[in-house]
Amino acid sequence: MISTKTTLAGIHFDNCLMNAAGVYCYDASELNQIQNSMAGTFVTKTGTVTPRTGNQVPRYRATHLGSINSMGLPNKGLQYYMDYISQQQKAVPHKTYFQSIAGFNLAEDEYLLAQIQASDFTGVVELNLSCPNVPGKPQIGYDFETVEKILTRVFEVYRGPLGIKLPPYFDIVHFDQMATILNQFPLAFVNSVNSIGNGLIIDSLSERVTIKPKHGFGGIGGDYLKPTALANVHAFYQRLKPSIQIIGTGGIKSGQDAFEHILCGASMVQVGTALHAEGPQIFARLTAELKTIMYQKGYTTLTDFRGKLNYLD
Ligand code: RRO
Repeated sequence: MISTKTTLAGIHFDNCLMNAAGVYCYDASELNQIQNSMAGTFVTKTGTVTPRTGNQVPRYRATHLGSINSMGLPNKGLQYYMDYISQQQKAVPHKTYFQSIAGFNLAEDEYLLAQIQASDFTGVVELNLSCPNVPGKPQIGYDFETVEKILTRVFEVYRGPLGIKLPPYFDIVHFDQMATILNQFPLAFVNSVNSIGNGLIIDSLSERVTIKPKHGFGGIGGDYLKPTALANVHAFYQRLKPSIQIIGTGGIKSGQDAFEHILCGASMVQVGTALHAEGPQIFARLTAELKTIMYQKGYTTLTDFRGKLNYLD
């Protein structure tokens, strides 16, 4: 029997495929669709202290190679997602769910984590350190000192399984420096990567940008992102202590893409741009395609090939 089940933070998931935060997770109607799909679980839209409407539309555009977005963190507020997860924990108790969160400063991070700690939440927290789209707010993941400061405080106040969503890095020294910081903490996982921040996709016919916020600048996902995502997954897989697992996100639209992320070291894989394009039935297709590749290669579990990327020397 070929299986795509996985374990993360000591928790079992029937399938390693799930949505990426921001796609099909804004409200109960979208989350229900992921719940009713082949996805192993769901992550919510990143929840903030209070609800946000986000940036002006149009704020998402797909192309044949991927997507650009400047959503600006539209979300219903942490409490909404906590209530939804609480319901799901009761309705479907054999599954474990991910709550994505982001504060706008350390005090807000502490507040969000205190709310979760005080609730009946039994899931996994994904702290988003990489939103590229809030005007005037730089991506925390590129400020190494602040990352260390935040994680120091996070693990003083929060006891449950928690990981972080990181932006892509593009320099070997940055992989080394970030891994040295992350290895100091009892992180359950690192999710690599968020979108490539502040790209620009233009329409040459109209000579215009394609999304309205920030004069068209936005986070890039899809095919454009996959090689960068694979590099980040593998770089952190090589450098992080074994107790910090990797979630691979970026450019997954086929079973082969998921296979490659796992080969680079991912224990779980998330689908963003392709899920937006194809809808939650994509999880059945991706699972079947991944199983076909595993069958052809004689693999029965993800551990048969996870992280076993070969080099040319
Ligand atoms: O809402 C967004 O604009 C957004 C977020 Br929070 C994020 O983490 N990554 C992204 O591409 N868009």
